[in-house]
Amino acid sequence: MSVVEINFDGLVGPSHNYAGLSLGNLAATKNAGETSYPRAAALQGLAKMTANRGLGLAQGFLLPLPRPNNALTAALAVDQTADPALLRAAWSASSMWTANAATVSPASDTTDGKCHLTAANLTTMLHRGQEWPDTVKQLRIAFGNQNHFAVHDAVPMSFGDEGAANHMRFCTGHSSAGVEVFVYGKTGGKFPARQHEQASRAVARLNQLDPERAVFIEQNPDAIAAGAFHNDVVAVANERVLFTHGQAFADQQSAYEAIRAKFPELEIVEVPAEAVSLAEAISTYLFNSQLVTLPDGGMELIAPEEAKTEAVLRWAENATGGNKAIRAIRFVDVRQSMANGGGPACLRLRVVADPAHVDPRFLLDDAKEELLGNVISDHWPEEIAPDQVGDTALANRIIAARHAALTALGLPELS
Ligand code: SUG
Repeated sequence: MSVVEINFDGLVGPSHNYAGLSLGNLAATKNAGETSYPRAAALQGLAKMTANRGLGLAQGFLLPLPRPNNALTAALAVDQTADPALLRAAWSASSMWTANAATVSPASDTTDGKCHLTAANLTTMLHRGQEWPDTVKQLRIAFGNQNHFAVHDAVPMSFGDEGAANHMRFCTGHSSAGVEVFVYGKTGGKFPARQHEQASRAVARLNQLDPERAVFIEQNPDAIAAGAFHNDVVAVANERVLFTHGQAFADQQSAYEAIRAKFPELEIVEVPAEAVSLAEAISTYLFNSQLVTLPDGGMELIAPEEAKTEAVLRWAENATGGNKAIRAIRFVDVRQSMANGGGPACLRLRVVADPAHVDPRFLLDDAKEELLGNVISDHWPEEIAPDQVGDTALANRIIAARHAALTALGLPELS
């Protein structure tokens, strides 16, 4: 048995567009109404997966959900008089950000020794709240081996849950028992707090975590107000390392103590506001990087190109290197996703498991890399201008593109 961390990236869907649907997500708001490039977006995402595979990391993927979602427009009786945002929601390709698909607790952390996945209800935003039933359907196929996985429906809509984006796991090695940290927000600020404490607590129970090995921490309300709509915009964990901005949590020192009390091996790499301001952390998405352990045991940061700023590079010069917790930073181009507020870490769901127990159709290999590249190049629309959302011919093209991918991968169950 070889239990490893597998990153399941969301394949960027053919309806990818900039609709400005996420209040509190500054990049998405700023780019509302821009022309999008779905083909380039999906190829950028695939190139990231390919590069990570090249580093020796296990790589999986999840397929785009069916769009446009005609059931949603019907349920809302969307017609010419309706707010255009409702139609745009039904066209959203937001399921690409699989860090919001579910919260995952590996087998070594759970009472029944199975890897548990609880789908996120994403209820705060209409375009995201429509995702979870189709996400669950897909997770139940990819992780259908019930000897090893348990997939739960989302928690009731009263409590917003945004999945792994507000969840961090600490461990000495991926396959050993971990301490899981849930970060929630409190309502009442300038922007919505999308993760409710009661949702986090329910997910921890559903995932059968030992209460002694779960920690609940409040996100800094100032970070949410500054545009950190998910905790993974200001902090990321890997094994024993917490890479965080100095203003990520409501009470930074108490947060460190609470984690350390249950995970004494904790190593904190804090970027102070004096080195990189909260505003720059959010505009660069430095913390929305993938912090990964390479096969030789070294840890590296897969960061977005946008993080290559003077302040970040100055900080990195002293704080990263061969003898440091983070050995190096690699920059990747995921600009199309970034323009909607989704960095390298948003695009992936981490699952610690034996790849042999996962449905192989969701695992990337050379053949599927080529196949996906071809399907995207042949079928994904090159661009979508804002006034094309709602166009019948484009809708048909988007539906056909997704079907081409499902056919090529042999996944008729998702049709
Ligand atoms: O939920 N953007 C996504 C970005 C999700 C990022 N995920 C993590 N941080 N893990 C969101 O705000 C914008 C879509 C639009 O406006 O067209 C959007 O949904």
